Amino acid sequence: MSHQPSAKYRADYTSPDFTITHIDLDFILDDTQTVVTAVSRVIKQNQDATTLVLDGEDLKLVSLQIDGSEWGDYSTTENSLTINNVPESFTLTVKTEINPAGNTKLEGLYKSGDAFCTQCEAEGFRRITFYLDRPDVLAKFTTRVEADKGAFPYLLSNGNRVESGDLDSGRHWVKWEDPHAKPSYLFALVAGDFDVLRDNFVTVSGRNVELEIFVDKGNLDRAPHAMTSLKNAMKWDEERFGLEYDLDIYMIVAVDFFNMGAMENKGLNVFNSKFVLANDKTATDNDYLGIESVIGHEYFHNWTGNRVTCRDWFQLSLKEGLTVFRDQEFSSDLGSRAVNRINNVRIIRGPQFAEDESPMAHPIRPEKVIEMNNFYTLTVYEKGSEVIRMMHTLLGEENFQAGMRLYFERHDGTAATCDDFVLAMEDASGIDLSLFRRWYSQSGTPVVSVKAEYNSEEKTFALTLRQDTPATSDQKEKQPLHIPVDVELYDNTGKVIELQCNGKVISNVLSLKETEQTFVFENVATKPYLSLLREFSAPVKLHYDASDEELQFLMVHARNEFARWDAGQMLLAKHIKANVLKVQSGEALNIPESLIDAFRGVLLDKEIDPALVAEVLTLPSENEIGGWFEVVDVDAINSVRSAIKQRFAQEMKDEFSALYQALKQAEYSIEHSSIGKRTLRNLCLNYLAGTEQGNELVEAQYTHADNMTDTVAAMTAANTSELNCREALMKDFSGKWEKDGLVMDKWFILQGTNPAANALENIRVQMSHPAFDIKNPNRTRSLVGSFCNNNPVHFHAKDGSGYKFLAEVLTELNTSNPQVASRLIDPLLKFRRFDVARQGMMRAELEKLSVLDNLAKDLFEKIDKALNA
Ligand code: B3K
Ligand code: ZN
Repeated sequence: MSHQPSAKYRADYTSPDFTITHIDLDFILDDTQTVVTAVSRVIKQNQDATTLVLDGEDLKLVSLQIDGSEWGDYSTTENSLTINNVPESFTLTVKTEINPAGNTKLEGLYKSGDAFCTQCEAEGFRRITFYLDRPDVLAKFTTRVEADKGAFPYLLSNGNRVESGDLDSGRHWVKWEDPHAKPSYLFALVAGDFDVLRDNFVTVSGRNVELEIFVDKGNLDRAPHAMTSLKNAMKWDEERFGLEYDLDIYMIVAVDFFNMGAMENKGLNVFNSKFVLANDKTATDNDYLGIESVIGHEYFHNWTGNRVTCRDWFQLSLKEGLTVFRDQEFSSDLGSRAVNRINNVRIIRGPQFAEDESPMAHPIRPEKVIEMNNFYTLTVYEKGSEVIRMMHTLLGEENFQAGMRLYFERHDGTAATCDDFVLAMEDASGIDLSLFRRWYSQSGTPVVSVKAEYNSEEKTFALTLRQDTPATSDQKEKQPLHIPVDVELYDNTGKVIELQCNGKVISNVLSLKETEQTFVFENVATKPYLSLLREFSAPVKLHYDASDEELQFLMVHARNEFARWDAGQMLLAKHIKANVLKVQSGEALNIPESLIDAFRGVLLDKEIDPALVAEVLTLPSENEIGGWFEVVDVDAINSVRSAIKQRFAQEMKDEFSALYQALKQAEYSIEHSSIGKRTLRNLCLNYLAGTEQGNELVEAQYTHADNMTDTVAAMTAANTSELNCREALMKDFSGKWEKDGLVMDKWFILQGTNPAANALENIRVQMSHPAFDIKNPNRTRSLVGSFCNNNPVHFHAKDGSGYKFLAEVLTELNTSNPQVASRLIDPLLKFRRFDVARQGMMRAELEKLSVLDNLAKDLFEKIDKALNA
C-alpha cells in the first residue's frame, strides 16, 4: 500500500456545503466505453463555501460545464473533483466515460453476463459519475438509457417509465422519472434481454401496482415463488405496520454476479439470483425460505431505508437493524415463530458473538470507518435487529407501532439518525430509553450472571442479576446497559407462578439497569424452576449454573417453545464443555444416559411440532462451541461433537428409523408443516447415516428424491458421515447440474465442508471445475467460504495449509473484487483465539498480505486492526 487509507469518524459529521435537488442522467451504453452525462441542479448551503468537491472513482472526465459553459477552474485527485469559484446555485453538466465490462469489483455500473446492472450502496455511484455521493443529499432523478435494441430490449431505471423511442442503426432509448427524492446509493440501472414474470397488487387504498420480475431467459418457471413472496410482503406491511407502497411499478431483476444478497434501489431492486430463482427441482426448503425473507427485507426498505434514509453511513443500523427486525417478524408471522427465533438466535450466539470478540468489534453504530463496505456486518444487521426487538419488548406492540408512526411523521422524505428513531419511540410511548441508548454506542457482548435463592420460610425467591461487558478491541471501558430479562417461574407440576413484587403483580420482563440488581418475588409456595432470558430477550451471554434436572424439567414443562429448545441447548452445552475438557486431559468421555433420555423424550413426543423437534435435536455448530472457550481447540471440539452425535445415533436409531419412515410425504409442498416434517425426516437421515444402515438409506433417498431438499440432504449425510456412496452421488449430481451455477453451489459447499483428509487437495482441483469461476461471488463463497468458515478441522490444519490457501485466494481477489475478499478474510482475523502454533501461522499469512503493494483499503482496514489490536 503506497499510502495509508484515511479513516472517517462519526463525531466529525458536518452537513454538506452544497446540495443537489435534481439530476438528469443520460447513459449511452457500451461494454467498455459507456458515456454518462449528468446534469445536476446544485445549490449552496453554506454561504462561506466557494469550492464544490465531488466524489469520483475510476472515471474518465470528458467535459465539465457550469450553466451551459465550459468550466476550466477545477482539479482532480484519484477520488475527487474539486470545482472552484462556483456560484450560489447553478446547473452542473459532467460528462464521464466508464468501462462496465472491466468492472470486476461489481460496484457502480458493471456487466453481469450479458446484462448491464448497477450496485451503488454504499459508495458505488461515484464510480458512475462525479457526485455528492453521501446519503444526506436527496435529489429527484430522471434517467435516460440508450443501447442496442436487439441485445438490450429492456432498459430499466428507478421510478416510472415516461418516454421511449427508436434510433437509427438498431438502437433505442427509454426515459425514467423517479418522483421521490433519493440519495445516490438508491440509484439503479439495468439493461438486458430477460424473461419477465408480471403480476399486480392492489394496495389497501385501491391503487394498482404493476409487479415485474426479470430473470435470465429460460428461467421463468423459477420466478413464481419470488412473486408470491413479494405480494405477501406488500400485504403484510399494510396489515402489521400500516405501510403502503408508493409507486405504480415495482421491479425486481435477478443477476448472477452480485456481491451481496440484494439491493433495495427505489422501485428497481437488483437481486442476487440466489434469492429469486426457485423450483422444486433446483431449490431446497431453505432456499425458498431465504427468498421469502430477502424479498420481504428489500420491499420493507421502501419505508425503512428509502422514504426515511440515513443521514450518514455511521447510522446504517437505522435502516438495516430495523429492516431485519421487520423481515424477521414477517417470516415469523407467516411461518413458525419459534423456529425463526431459534435460527436468528443461533446467528447471534455463533458468528455475531464471535465478531464482538474479534478485532472487528464495533457498536451497532460504528464510530470509525475506513471502508464502509466492511460495516455491513452481523453486528449492524443482526444485533441491530436485536436492539430494535428489545425496544419492542420494553414498549409492547402498540406503543412500538405508535413510535413507528411518529418516526414517519417526523422524518418521512429525510435522512435521519439512530437517535431520531429512539426519540420517536420514547416520545410515543412515554417510556424512558435514556440508558437504553447505550446499546448504540457500546460494543461487545454483555455477560449476565445469575444467582437464585429460595427462602422457604419467607416464601420468597430472590434473583440476583449481574452484568459485565468484557473489553473489546475497539473499546476498553464498558458501562452498564438497560437489559430486558424475560423470566418465568414454574412450580414442580409445571404450573406458572405469577411474579409478585412488593405486593403487586409485575411483568415477566425485568429491567436490569445497574451492574447488579436483586429482584425478590413473593408468595412463591415451593422452590420454583426458573426459565431465564425467554425468547432471548437481550443479546447477552447468560451464566447460570442450572442442574441437569432443572434443564430437563424445562425441556418438558416450559410453556414457550423457544424456552424448551433453549433448555436443551444449555444441557448440551454443559456436557459438551465438560467433555472437551476431558479430551484435553486425556480422560474418557462421559455421555450420561440421562442426557440421551432427555432428547429421546422430545423425539417421541407426538405433540411437539416436527420443525421444533428437529431444532432441539440439532447440535450446536463447531463454531458456536468454539465461542465457549478462551482458546479454541478445533480437534477436541470436533471429536466431542462427533462422539455425541454418534452416540445419539446409536442409542436412538430405532426412534430415528421409525420417524424417518413415518414422515415420508407423498408430494412435495412448501407449506410450513410440510417443510417441518421434511426437516425432521432429514435430520433423522443425518443421524442414521452414522449407523450400519447409513449407506443404503442415503443412497436410496438420493435415488428416489423428487425434490432438491431431499437430494441435498442425502448428499450432506453422505458427506458428513464419509459414506462409501459419496463419490458416486457427487459425480451424478455434477453430471446433471454442471451448467447451472446456482445449483452447483450446493455441490461446491459440500466440497468445501468435506471432512475427508484430502479435502483441501480436492478443493484446489475443483477450482478448475467448468462451473467454477472465481469472479462469481456465489461460487467463491460456496467453495472457499464454506471451507474457511465451516470446515474448522481442515481450515485450521496443523501444517497451516488451510491458511496458506486462503491467503492465495485473497491475493487474487484483492485486485479483482476487494469486497468479496474482505468478507472471506474474517476467519483469519481471529487468530488470537487459537493455540500459539496456529496463531503464528495465521499471523504470518496476514503479514504477507499486509505488504501487498496494491492492498485494497477493504483488506487494509481489517488486517491493520487484526495485527495491531
Ligand atoms: N442495502 C443492501 C446492502 C448493501 C451492501 C453494500 N456493500 C442490501 C440490504 O441490506 O438490504
Ligand atoms: Zn437491508
